[in-house]
Amino acid sequence: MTFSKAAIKSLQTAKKIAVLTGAGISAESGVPTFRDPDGLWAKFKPEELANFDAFMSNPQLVWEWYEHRREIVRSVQPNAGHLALAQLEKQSEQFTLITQNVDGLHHRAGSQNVLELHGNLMRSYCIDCRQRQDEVQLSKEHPFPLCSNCGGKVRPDIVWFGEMLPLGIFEDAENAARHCDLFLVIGTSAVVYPAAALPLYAKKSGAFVIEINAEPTEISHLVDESLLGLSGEILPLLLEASGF
Ligand code: BV8
Ligand code: ZN
Repeated sequence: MTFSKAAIKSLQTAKKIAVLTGAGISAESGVPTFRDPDGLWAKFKPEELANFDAFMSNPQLVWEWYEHRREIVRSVQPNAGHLALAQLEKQSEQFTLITQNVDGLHHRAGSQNVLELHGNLMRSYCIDCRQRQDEVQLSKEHPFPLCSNCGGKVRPDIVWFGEMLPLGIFEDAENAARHCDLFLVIGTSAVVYPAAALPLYAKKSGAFVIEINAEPTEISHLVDESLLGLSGEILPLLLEASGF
């Protein structure tokens, strides 16, 4: 795969790099995406599983779905795309990794400055006292977890549709997007807001924006460079071509 001089130059000269990732970067690790033909939304209805009302009306079903996804994530490893971003961070002056993913694979790959916009599958909290309750054990007797502090219902620490993103996290992400000179957007269909606005903020603030995705997306028309293919293959090649 060859890269344009402009893309290579942007990697070589960038002082501040911001990256937005979506489910596509974890696909090669074996984590299902959402909107691909074999993705989660092809098998499950988000309105039945990924929102607060669904949780309150059937916490057992919602927990079974999230436990299924937790088991997948426990069984997989970060892939070459995650590792390439961790390497890039080590060799960059200022680097912010903004992820929509909830699988924790960027942390496991060694990335340090990670902003999790939509939460994390391995974290949970009580809806009444809001205390963290990460040791969730599901069993026949306890089909969904109750808070050890107050007995309230415990939910996954995931941002559902219609819910605010974690306080301060999106503000930090927006700040990074508006002040970077290189913005990479990787493995996202760019349809979920406010995350999908970040590449536009970067572009409007003068950053060079490179998209790496298996197929064209809603934002392909606005980026400076759209690299079509698998992030686990393209990212290591792009870093190598740029001398990292
Ligand atoms: C909020 C949780 C504000 C479940 C998720 C109308 C218009 C615009 C916006 C809205 C609207 N109506 C409502 C909204 C807001 C809504 C929204 O954006 N809806 C969209 C869908 C229309 N957003 C919200 O509700 C957000 N909250 O706005 O609150 C507010 C204000 C006031 C008061 C209250 C609230 C909350 C967002 C919800 C985030 N949670 N799901 C769960 O995860 O369990 S969204 C879900 O989609 C995931 O979290 C995921 O992170 C997100 C984005 O998906 P992607 O990561 O992009 O994955 P996808 O499968 O779509 O794409 C993968 C891509 O990778 C594909 O393009 C594929 O080609 C590519 N790919 C595949 N393999 C590879 C690859 N690329 C490279 N290499 C590969 N190997
Ligand atoms: Zn509680």
